[in-house]
Order: sequence, then C-alpha cells, then structure tokens
Amino acid sequence: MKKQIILCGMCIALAGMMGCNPTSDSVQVNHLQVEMKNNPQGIDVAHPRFSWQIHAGQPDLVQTGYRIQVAASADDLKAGKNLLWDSGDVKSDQSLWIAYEGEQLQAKKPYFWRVKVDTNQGSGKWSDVQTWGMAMLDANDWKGQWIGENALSNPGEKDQGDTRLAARYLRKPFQVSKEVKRAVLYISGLGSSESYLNGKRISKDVFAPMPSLYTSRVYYNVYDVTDLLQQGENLLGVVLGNGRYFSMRVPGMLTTGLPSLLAQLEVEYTDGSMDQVVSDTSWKVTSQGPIVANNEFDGEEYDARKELKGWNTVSFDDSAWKTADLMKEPGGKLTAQPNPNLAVQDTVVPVNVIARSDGKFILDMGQNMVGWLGVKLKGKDNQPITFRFAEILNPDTTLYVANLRSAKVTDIYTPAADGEFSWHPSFVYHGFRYVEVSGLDYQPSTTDFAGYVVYDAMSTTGQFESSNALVNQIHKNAFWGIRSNYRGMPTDCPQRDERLGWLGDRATGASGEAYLFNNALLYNKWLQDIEDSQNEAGSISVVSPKYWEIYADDVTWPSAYFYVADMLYRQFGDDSAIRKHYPSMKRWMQHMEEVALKDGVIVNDTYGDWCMPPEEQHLIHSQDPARKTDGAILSTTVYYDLLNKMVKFAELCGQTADIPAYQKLAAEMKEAYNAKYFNRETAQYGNNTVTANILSLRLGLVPEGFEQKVFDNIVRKTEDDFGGHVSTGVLGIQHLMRGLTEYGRKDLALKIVTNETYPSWGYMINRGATTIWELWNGDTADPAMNSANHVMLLGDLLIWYYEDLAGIKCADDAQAFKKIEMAPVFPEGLNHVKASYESVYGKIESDWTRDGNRLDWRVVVPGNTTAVIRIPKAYGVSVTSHPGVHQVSNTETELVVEVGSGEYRFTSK
Ligand code: RAM
Repeated sequence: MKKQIILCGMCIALAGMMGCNPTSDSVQVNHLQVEMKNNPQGIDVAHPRFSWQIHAGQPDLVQTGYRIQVAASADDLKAGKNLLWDSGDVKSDQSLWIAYEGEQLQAKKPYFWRVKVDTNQGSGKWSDVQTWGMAMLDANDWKGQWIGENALSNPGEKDQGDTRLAARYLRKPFQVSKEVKRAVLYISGLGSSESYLNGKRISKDVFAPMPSLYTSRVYYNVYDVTDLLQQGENLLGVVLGNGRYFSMRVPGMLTTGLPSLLAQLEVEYTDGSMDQVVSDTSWKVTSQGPIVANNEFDGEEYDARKELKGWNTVSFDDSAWKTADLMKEPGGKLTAQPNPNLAVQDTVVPVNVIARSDGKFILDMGQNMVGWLGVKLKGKDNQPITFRFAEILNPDTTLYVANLRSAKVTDIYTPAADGEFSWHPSFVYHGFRYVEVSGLDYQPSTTDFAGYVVYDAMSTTGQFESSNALVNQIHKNAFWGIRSNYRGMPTDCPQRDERLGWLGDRATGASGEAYLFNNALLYNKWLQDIEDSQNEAGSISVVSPKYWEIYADDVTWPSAYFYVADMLYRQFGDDSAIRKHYPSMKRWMQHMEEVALKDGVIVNDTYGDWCMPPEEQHLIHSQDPARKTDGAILSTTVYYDLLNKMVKFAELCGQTADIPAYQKLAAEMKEAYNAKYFNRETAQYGNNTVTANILSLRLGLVPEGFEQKVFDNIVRKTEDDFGGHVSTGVLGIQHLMRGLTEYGRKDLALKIVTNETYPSWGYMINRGATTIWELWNGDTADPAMNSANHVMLLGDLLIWYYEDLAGIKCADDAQAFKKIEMAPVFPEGLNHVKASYESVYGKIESDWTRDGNRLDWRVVVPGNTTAVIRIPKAYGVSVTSHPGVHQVSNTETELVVEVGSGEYRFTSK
C-alpha cells in the first residue's frame, strides 16, 4: 500500500509518493467507454460519445486537454492514417460524453478509437486501442423475416387465461468456405431467447432481448461471433421462450404474439466478399423439445425425455422438424438494444434443507433472491421432481404462497432415466427464499443446489458500512431488493402475478439505487419504454412498458419520467435522456394542465401516499382520514416541482421560449396552493400529515418565513403521534430522511432508521426480511398485496446513506461528481461510516471514525474532479497548505477544505 505521510502532528496526511516528479508515465487513462459500454457492438447513434477516467500517482490531477482518433481499422489507427476523425488537441477538462464528430459512420461497421490526454502532471500516452461496432441503421438493412411456429400444437397449450406454451427450437445450417474476417449476428428472439453457434452459447446473456412495448419498439442484440465459426458446415440454433411477448395472463396483460425470431448473421470474408444467413422459411422449427412449458408467473416444465440431443450442432437430423412458419411482424421499430441483457450475476449457497414428514424437502437459500434454482440431483426415470418457490415459510414449514396470488411459481423436471442430472430453467425466474422439492426419494444436501442470481448485467458501484449493524443490514436488504427487481425494466416485485414497471416506485428510488448499481443504461432504456407507452393525448401509462395500460392521469407516478431523466444527468452526466424526452415531457405537462388543473392546483390523484403505515395491522391501506394526505396536495406539490424541472430542462435543451410559461404557472400554482391548503396560523398543510408538510417544504412551496414552523409540525407529528416512527407512504418517504436532516433533526432521521418497532425497516428485518417489504405491516396485512421484495419504501434512504452519512454527494452546481460535496452530518450514535462510490470519474471514498470529539476521516477524490470537504469545527482539525489542497477557509461552524484529486486524511489534533 501507499505510504502515508502525516503532516503537522496529525493535521492532514496525504497518501502518495511525495517528492517524485510527475512523469507522463504516471498519467493513466482507463475505463474507456463508448456510450458507457466497454467495446460495445450494436451502437445505433450517429455521434457515439466517448468517456474515460484518468489516474496518476500524484494528487490534484486535472485533465487540460485530449485528443481522440478514430479509424476503420486498428492498424490504421495505430499508424495514425486514414483517420475518420482526429479531434486534434482540444484544450478541455471534459473526459465524459464527448461526441464523435468525424466522417459519417456506416451501418454494421466496426470502428477503432484511442485517446491521449494532457494533464497538469504531463501528458499520457495513447490509450490502448478500443473498438465499437455500429448497428443496423436502417430498416432496409434487415433481410431476415420473422419466423417461428405459428400454432398451439402441443397438448394443454393455451393463449388465454393462464397461458401455456412450449419453447420453440429453431435451427439453420450454413456453409463457411473461405477465411472469415468478421462475423456478426443481429438477433431478436421474442419474447426471450438463447442462441447457439455450433452448439456453443453465443453469450452469457439470458432472457434476451429486453422487454418492450413490441408494437412500438423491438430490441435486437448484436454479437461478434467470429470466433464461434468453423470452416465447412455450421449451425445456428435459437430457442425461443415466451417472455412478455406471449404474455402470462390473457386477458389482463398485453400480449403480442407467439414467439418469433428475426436473425441475420453476416459473415465477412478476408477476400472482401460476404454471406448473409437470415431467418426465413429455410429454417426448421419444432416445439417438441424438452421445455414443454414456460411462463414467467407459473414456472418452467422440462421433460428430459424429450431432449433433442445435439439439436444445435451440425450433425443433428432435423427431418422430423417442420419448416419454420412466417410470423406476423411485431410492428415496433427495430432498435439496437441500448442496455445490457440479464445475466447470472451471483450465486447463493443454500443454508439448510429441511426434511418434512410428507416426504418433501424445504430448501432455505438464507436470502430472498431472484433468479434460478440450479440443481444437481439423482432422479428416477419418468418420476417428475417438482420445485415450488416462495418468499416465506409458514410455522409448520409449508410454503406461504398466499402473497403470490395466481402465480404458480412451480418448475417441474422429468428425468429421462435413473441417475444424476443437472438443470436450471431458462425462460422463467422466481423471487424466493424457500423451495419445496418433491419427487425425490432421498434426502438431498445443500450442496446439491445453487441459487443463480439473475438480473441486468451492471456493476455494483457502492459499498457502505457503519458502526450500526441495523443500518448495515438495511443497506444489505436494499441491495438485494434492488437487484431482485432489475429485469430489463425496473419491476415492482419479482414473485407474484404482477412484475411490472410501475413508475411511482422509482421516482426518487432510482437516484438512491444509482449509488449501489450502475443503472444508467437500464433507466435510460426504461424512459424509452415510458415514452413508447405514452398515448396520443400525452397521457403516461403508470405501468411502462404498458403490459397493464393505466392512463390514470395522476402526477406522482408519471413524475418518475422526469426524475429519472434528471438523475441520469446529475449522477452520470448524461443529458441525452432530457434532450430526447423533452418534447414528450412537455406534451404530458400540457395534457395535465388540460385535464387536471382546477382553480390553480392539480386535482387528479390516484394512489395517494401509497402504503403509508395503516392504523390497524391487518389493513393494506389506511382508512383513517387523519392519516391520509389529500390527493391534490400530492399532485400539486409534485407538479410544481416538475414545472421547475422543466425550466431547467428547457434551458439545457435550448428551449428557452418555453421557460416563461412554466415559471408563470409555477408562481400562480404556489399562490393558489397556499391559499387553499396552507393554514398560516398553525403552519400546517391540509390535515397536517408529515407527507403534506414535507412535500410542501422540500419542493419549495412554503411561503418564506414559515419553513421552520412547517418543519416543527413534521417533527411534532412524527414524535408525538407516531412515537418517532415513519408515518409516510411512498411519497412522503422520498423526502423524509433528507428533509429531517436538512432542517437540523438528523437525530430523528437516525432514530427512524434504527427503529425496530413497527413501522420501520428494522421491524421488517426483525421479522426475517432479507429484502424490503411492500408494506410496513407486510407480516400481518392481507396477502393480496404484501410482496416481501419491493423497493419503493426505501424512499430517499440510500441517498441519505451516501450523501448525508458518508458525505459522497455531487455538488448542486455540478454533474456526475465533477465537483464533490463532502459534508457528512456525523449524527450522534453513529461513530463510524466507511463508504465508497464508483462514480463515472472514478472511485470516491469516505471513511470516518469518531471517538467523542476526536475525528479521523479519510477521503479519496478521483482524478479530474475536485471536492469541497466540510469538517465541523468541534473536531479540532486543522489543515496547512499541502499538495492537492487548493484552499482552506472557515465558516462559523466548519472548516472548509477545497481539494483536487488524491487521498487525504483529516484527524483531530
Ligand atoms: C402495486 C404495485 C406497485 C404500486 C402500485 C400502485 O400493485 O406493486 O408497487 O406502484 O400498486
């Protein structure tokens, strides 16, 4: 590890190699990305954007310039000739989202790029050569046809009710007789597919492609498969599952059609010629394979007796298969999928197997998780083994399935012979902690099973631990809950017959989640789902993609469209979503004005302060008018905030002509709202719920001078009426932790987090929760709506963990942590926090320990960023001039240290 040099008796220490002269060798550029992906295939934007990170051995590293070069071959690039773009030396500290400005990029072609940076510590060398591949840019580039099996041809299959359908297996042999330069597969297997070349999986992706509103948009994936080809005969094989294309419940959910495949393999030879292998009626298909049923709600049935040994290799005899049918086109625009597919991202080892007296076994994964159960068991010929999944176990060790509603969540494997087999499903996933295994005639052990955790391929960006075990456990539950509900869209829950992209659940949550996961590409994609699901009138479906079409015309759920776009800009520096969606956002704002603006306020509201803790434990929703917040308060405060967001967005998009109208409406609305809902005598909004007051306060509607009084009401209500407990549902909670802290009651915020009695996150954990529940009273409420794996009640908790407890926050006047505001609130009762966040500039760390009045705080600031570090004076830290330290100043209460990149340590004298 690096040497630490302690200066002036523990005032400040700087880790690094002090005293060496910077050389250009020490300047490193890495983490090179195109559209935030590493060497991606299938880029379909005309001006892809480049990003990188810079590092050096010395503190205070700033980029002063860059030069990017792009060529059509790696050799040209390295030789610096035939360049399609040479940015030249650009004097700039920009290292994120720099758009390509060279010659027009061609569909399907690969490109190569590199970058060289200048810094205040010297210039770096050219980076390693990076690449990206362009997607099809025109619908006419597609030569394939949609194919599949256009019939329900197996016993029991149905496209109505709880639908049932076998997987489709498709295969196509083709010849390769010349030396291959590059082979690329463009493929969309709806709803879900697994693809093989010569028997090998073409990628680790599962459930590909990602779900969409298929009539508006169909995603396809692009894979470089050069290495999988062989000389002579080759075989491309694809299995199709139902996914969301052939829906689980009909009617009730949107369904589009029978599974269908569009594929185009382009093989480029070294002699310049090319072959295309496209999906058409020369392919063969069967639905007589081993996956006899797959339904995301109900489970997968696998009959090993029907295995098609070697079906995805050249030698298989497909004479019993049918000619592929041409299928009805889904209708949506073919679009290169911008976000990664799902993949197996982690493995859980079960903790226990319980043998029940009825011969069944109960497997305990020790963690509520989402994905597959992988098994290695001994079976008997023709004797099905059944796996049923649940989140909760009844006291008598039977599965608690009431909260799964109609979802059967059952996988069945039928062995073809006596003996050992290994298996996991392909086209279904389950949300479960417990599995009931029946049909075995021996006691299995935990090592016979593995829990494969399946979610969108993305990196984990945040680590958080503190001196409080419950605070840490809540973070862990949140981590599991979030990854459980990333399924190519953010879902509400992973286990019951719902699993939908409900907007309201993510309005603020998405920002907190962004500290734990690099969710930028997923959320960017979801905004497109929301736009695709918007109707002609401008109404937003509060479930998007609209597998349930709900044009409720309320405000609080659609607000996620705006908040998530804003989050992508703030957290990742990506303004493209705001720019792209601005017209649709504007349309919705206008539409709401038309349908819901009455006497200056917005009156429509559907869900209220959803899932606030009810007065009686068996209730799902409170019936007590004193606890419920007036819907118009919810929608008006949030709409008002969106008007302000639109001002900011309009500025960013250069739509400044729109600004005055938004500002005018906002001013009028604030006035009308206060006239109607604010009691100046008591400083209360409406019936004085915490939610009514905190939304008004945090979203800027409180008349000047009344802020503290409104806040006092929030505190009184919380302490006197709720015993220091949370009293909000999913709306109030979005501002609760930050609001309490901002106005000086960080102690109450910490109390709410560390409560163990009802209602609290601690209450859930004490009752065995390993994720976050949908209801504060999820253990006692009606099972009709008590998922044990929702994320919406997290509100702004994770933001509070990282920003207020750890002090890892992007300054208000910056994006993407280019300028970091490090001001932990150091609440009494918490003596240690150690957190890190992998920002787009690099890793930010904050690790503080307090002992009485003594503080020891280590921070790491990544290259090309700066930080403002605020240390309460009470800790007696002083800082002298030091490399990396730009400025030291004092306020009445704080020592303010402005620094460049580097590692610093602040210790009490
Ligand atoms: C429930 C969902 C979701 C919520 C809606 C209003 O069915 O699970 O979490 O947003 O209702």
